[in-house]
Amino acid sequence: DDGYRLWLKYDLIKDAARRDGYARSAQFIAVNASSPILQTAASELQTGLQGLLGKSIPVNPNAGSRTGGIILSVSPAPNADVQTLNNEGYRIVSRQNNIIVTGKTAAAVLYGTFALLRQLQTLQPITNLTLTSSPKVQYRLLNHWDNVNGTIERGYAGSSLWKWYELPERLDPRYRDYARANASIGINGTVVNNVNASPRFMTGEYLKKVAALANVFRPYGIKVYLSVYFPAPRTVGGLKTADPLDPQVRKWWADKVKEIYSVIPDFGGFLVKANSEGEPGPQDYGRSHADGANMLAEALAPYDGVVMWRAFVYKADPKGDRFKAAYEEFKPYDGQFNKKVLVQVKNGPIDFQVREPFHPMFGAMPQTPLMMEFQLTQEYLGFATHMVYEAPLFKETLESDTYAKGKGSTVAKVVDGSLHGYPITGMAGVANTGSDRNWTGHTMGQANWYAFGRLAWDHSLTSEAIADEWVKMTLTRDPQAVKTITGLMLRSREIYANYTNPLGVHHIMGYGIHYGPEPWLDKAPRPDWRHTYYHRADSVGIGFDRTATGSNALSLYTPEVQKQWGTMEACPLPYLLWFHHVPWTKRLSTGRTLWDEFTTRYYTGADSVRWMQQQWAQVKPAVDPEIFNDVAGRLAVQQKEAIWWRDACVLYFQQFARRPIPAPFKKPERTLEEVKRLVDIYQMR
Ligand code: BDP
Repeated sequence: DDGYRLWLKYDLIKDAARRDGYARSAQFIAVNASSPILQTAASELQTGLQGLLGKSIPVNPNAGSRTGGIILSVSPAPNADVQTLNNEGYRIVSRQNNIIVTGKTAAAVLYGTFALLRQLQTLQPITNLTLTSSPKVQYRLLNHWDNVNGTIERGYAGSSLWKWYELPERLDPRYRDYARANASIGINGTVVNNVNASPRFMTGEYLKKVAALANVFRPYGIKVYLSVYFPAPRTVGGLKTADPLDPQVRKWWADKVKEIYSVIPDFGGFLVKANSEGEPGPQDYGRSHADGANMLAEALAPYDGVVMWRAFVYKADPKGDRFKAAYEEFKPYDGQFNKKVLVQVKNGPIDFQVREPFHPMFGAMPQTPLMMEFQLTQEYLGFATHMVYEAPLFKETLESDTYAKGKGSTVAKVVDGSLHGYPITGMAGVANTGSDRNWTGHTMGQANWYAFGRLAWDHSLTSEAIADEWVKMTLTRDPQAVKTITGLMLRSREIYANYTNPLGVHHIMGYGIHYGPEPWLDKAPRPDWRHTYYHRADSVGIGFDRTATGSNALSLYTPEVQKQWGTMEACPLPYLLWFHHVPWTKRLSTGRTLWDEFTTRYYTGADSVRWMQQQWAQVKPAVDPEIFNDVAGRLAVQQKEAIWWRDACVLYFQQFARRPIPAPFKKPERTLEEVKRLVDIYQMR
């Protein structure tokens, strides 16, 4: 098994009795396939049942008087089945000895169909069913940081899936498989190009290519979106300016949008990175983020599309704290964005670190729909080499309480719109897919794509339930092996945090490449690209004081949150060094001093990778050999690199702490200088 089929494997269910039981409820599929999306639902169901039950199930236009089958039907009229559902929500009910999959739209029925298949894939009953589910957010998108030349910014699974040079004439069959996988987890949109956008995507030639992809994705309920290069009116349009308030510029965008819709009638909209990390934007013309976003929103006004304007901005300010930058730039514009604009905010204030406190904008922008941006690709989480199951990270942010409207004002409620009554809602995941045969490089990375889709649909699902589903659908249905693998997945992110960034230390990874340790980095073009800026280690202690005695970034949060993180004593250990400069000698709640706790975590974290290897070894009989070996090989690399991280960090920070490695741990066998050289090798410096 090369992993290509992801969680849509549909291997024959081995237990014949169970198979027969399912087959009795799936003797036919009835569908009035009036729309391409319904046709997709029927054919996916047929394919799935063929594999799982080993039988070809006939598809008919209607059930007639037959029973014992599955009926896929759209019920646009208000009736008891669909009235509590939103447009994409589904209901699966057993009635008169048939299973009815219904919803208000064809897309809803498609999602219900995949949910029904999931029941079989995870060996759940399908008799006496009542399954009802509506997505909690509307725009559930992947963001591809894919470039025109086929490279992927921060991609670790090969090159881009999109073969621009072949499009629109040749359609790689993989485009359809991509759409199937996404539809099966409820993803309904994809931004196909990098946020550091090429202006080419605004040319007629490229729009035709994008339209060809949109045609493949459409029957799966997936819309295409584009990242925008803000000065396109100049570079592509030949205008003298890209000033968003210039009438000619506005007209250019209005015409461009019209052109886009003429080739992609269901185009989703724009994603914009502007005035961020060197990307141009409205501020180049003395205008604001709101001016820029609103101009694009107005161009989209006659159509369905939306603007997703990213809040990932931070200026080089030697005295400032990057933590506060986005909040300070965006908060004053709350209420000033056009109603078609969503502001897309990363989960934390810095940049997809192993652990971040939730972004202070969540809860602080009641009049601006904020959408979540998570990163699936493991830029700071060990690329496609280290096993890190990200659902616990996503959940940690979503379940954080902003206290914006008192206790229970979670980030999830901000994002799903229920807290502030946002009229539009969304969640984006920066994709971890690429041309590698198994899509994500590390087979276990597939679980992060899967978990993102499931959580964008329903953020109340637990990390454990999602892991359990994914393992059963992807790796094995052997109960003991499922337990072992999910246990391993659930601990993996904490283990990674321990041997790389324990206690809330952050941004100490290899410069540029963002791989491996480089806490000693003290030279970079900008102060906030230096790692000493973040960890601030000195002879007294380590950590970034973000309380009133320091940068006071903590003041951006509500008083309740400030209280929770505000003192060294109260602050939970995972966030400690995010907010405090803690003396090496400070005794923590664990009974150890900071230095001892910090080093203990590096050692136990690295040791835990051995435990991961042992756990994985146990599931060998239950997992396909190709997948087993692939994961085992990556775990071996991870084990070696966990020790690299450990040695680099304890030796480097020991220079400041001037304390011994606590017993029973042994001091590293190599010197700091030796470890430092490893980074250069990885970076090919
Ligand atoms: C950082 C990445 C960089 C991206 C940037 C972004 O290192 O490659 O362009 O985020 O989100 O994490 O725009």
